[in-house]
Amino acid sequence: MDSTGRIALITGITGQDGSYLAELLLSKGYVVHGLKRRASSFNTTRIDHLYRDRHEEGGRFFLHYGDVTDTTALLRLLADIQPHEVYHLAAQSHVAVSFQMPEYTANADGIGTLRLLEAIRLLGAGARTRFYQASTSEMYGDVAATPQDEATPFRPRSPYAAAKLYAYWMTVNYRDAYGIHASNGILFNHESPRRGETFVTRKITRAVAAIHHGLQPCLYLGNLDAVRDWGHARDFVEGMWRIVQHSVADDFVLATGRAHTVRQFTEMAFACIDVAIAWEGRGEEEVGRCARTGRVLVRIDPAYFRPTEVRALLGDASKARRLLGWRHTVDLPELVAEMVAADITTIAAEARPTPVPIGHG
Ligand code: NDP
Ligand code: GDR
Repeated sequence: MDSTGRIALITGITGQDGSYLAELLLSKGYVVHGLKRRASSFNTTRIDHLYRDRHEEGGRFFLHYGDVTDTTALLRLLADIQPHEVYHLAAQSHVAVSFQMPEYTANADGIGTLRLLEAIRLLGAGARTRFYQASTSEMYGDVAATPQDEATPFRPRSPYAAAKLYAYWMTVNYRDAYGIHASNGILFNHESPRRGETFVTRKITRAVAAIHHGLQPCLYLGNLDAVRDWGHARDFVEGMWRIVQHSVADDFVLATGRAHTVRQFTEMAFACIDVAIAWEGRGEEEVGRCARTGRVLVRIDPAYFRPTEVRALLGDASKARRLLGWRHTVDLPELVAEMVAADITTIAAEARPTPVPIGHG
């Protein structure tokens, strides 16, 4: 399909997925508008390479201030832009943080979706504008059976997951009630060198890079036994686009179908700097040592355990494979290697006044 000149609005454009999706849509000829929120410092590092001076001719990338908790700003933006496609990615996306900010998370992640859907309806844009909701595997919570697919019941285990479940059902409801082409992508964890630094994968790859450079003594983690289905964000934004292009609005799981523990991810990341980890002890006393030198490189900090945990997520993306022709292209070892390599470069470049190498005072 020729997408040249089609207009897309991406909320959450400054985030991991928003940045990859903006690149993808621009490469397909779209005019891309992004919603960014006002911050006291720059929050556009992931998309700065896409920005062109507004005075240059032929720009197809535009940023607008707004917030998904601000109804009138959203209404005005949708009325001005008249997008063909809205990719709603903006959210307070950290599960652990949602236990500390449950009300804000409900407002941004739950009601935020309602605000956008209602704006599309109120503006009479339902026939023109397709809507994508960034739903999540977290909605499954602690279901006993894996893999999870579109028919698996939801049982959210965090304020984040409960807010996202509300948004999921509002998306289904606006599709059924008003005929809006509104779809849910139920995405399992996806990562990249652009992943936020407090999600476990990036936290690990940054720590491994810092340890490699002698800038950090050890890495503190929470639940090493959590199981996740980790893919590459670039693959997953391709899936988002395919979901929106599908003739019928529907709900799709995107996942790799492969499960690993946080412990395994940690081992794979250290292996990238030729360190084998030997685990010893149990529970909060467990440590991960360098098998060669015996130095402790991983410790447990109970602060990183959540009040309720989702133990195992593993997705079955057969429906997306069958109807959208989507499948992941990057497996976990490749993803981990890419992330560690990127962090080794980034951390080396980060200004550190007087780094003290480990073991030198
Ligand atoms: P990020 O945390 O990297 O990005 C979130 C984006 O939302 C940022 O651009 C952030 O802006 C923006 N945002 C947060 N709050 C608001 C607000 N009140 N108003 C406007 N913008 C806001 O998330 P990801 O890119 O990883 O994920 C994208 C979406 O997909 C999220 O909705 C997430 O919940 C969901 N999801 C993610 C998965 C994953 O594994 N990555 C899996 C399944 C779903 P700022 O830069 O200013 O903070
Ligand atoms: P998740 O991602 O909660 O799955 O949500 P995160 O990387 O935060 O946690 C994954 C698992 O690792 C365990 N864990 C730790 N997590 C963090 N952040 N820090 C630690 O130190 C640590 N130690 C162990 C967690 O307990 C958890 O089990 C992500 C987000 O992108 C959501 O927005 C998205 O919806 C889901 O993925 C699918």
